[in-house]
Amino acid sequence: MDRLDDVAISRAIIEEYTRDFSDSLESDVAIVGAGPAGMVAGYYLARAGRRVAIFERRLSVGGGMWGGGIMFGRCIFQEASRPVLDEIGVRVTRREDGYYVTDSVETVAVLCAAAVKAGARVFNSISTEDVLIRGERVAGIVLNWSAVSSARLHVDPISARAGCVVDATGHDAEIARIVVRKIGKRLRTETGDLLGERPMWAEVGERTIVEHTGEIYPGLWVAGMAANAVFGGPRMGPIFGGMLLSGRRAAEMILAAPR
Ligand code: 48H
Repeated sequence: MDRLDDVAISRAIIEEYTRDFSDSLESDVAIVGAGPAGMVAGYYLARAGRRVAIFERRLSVGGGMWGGGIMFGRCIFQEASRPVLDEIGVRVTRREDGYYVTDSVETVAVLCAAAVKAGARVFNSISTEDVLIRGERVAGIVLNWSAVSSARLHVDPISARAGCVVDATGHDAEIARIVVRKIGKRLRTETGDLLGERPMWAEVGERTIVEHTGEIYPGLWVAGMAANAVFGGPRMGPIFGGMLLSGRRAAEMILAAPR
């Protein structure tokens, strides 16, 4: 029987975690939000050799994917997103009407495993509450334990520097919102402000989510639902192909951008 030392177990957790956390305070890409868009972006960027850190506020990764539609745990995808599912290794069922269906729990688990195996580091229970701006560029993010804000503790955060930041925070587009609040309406939209999400329209929302993916301020990129919130695209309900395609698009654009 192995002898298990309680303190050695504790020390192993602290040492291993703080080493990885400390390493990730300087990355090529910091992604805020481990929903489908953030995890897919992280997968492609890490696979291409970039140092990627994904910071997720909740204990669980997966964002809005777990519940499929109305908590029926199935996610719907269209043909265009099939190659991403196949590459990442999510099992799909093709229906006669042409839609693809996945198990939502399997989809979250496999997306996360793919991102982590590709080399992305995922830190859960950490909220991004501010950005670093140096000159005219987002140069990193400001982090705190999520428990600090939920317990309303007055505890100062820490900083993480990154070559670029991806806002993959979903409907609220939190990082874009922080930038506008801190430095004014200077996003690359018609007004410089967030234009706000429009009512449900799957056909249009799934197209615009990819078109709206991109750099919205120097060093700050937007992917997933946050892209339609920034540029005024509609929501699309429980079809998730656009989130995968937006995450992949963000990665492709970042990889093609000058560093
Ligand atoms: C750390 C944060 C912070 C923060 C938020 O909501 P998500 O799943 O986002 P996407 O864009 O990957 O996917 C959207 C999809 O789930 C969805 O909602 C759809 C398709 N809706 C259509 C419709 O009509 O309703 O994930 C975002 C993640 C979440 O896990 C948040 O907890 C996290 O980001 N997050 N993490 N710091 N400040 N804000």
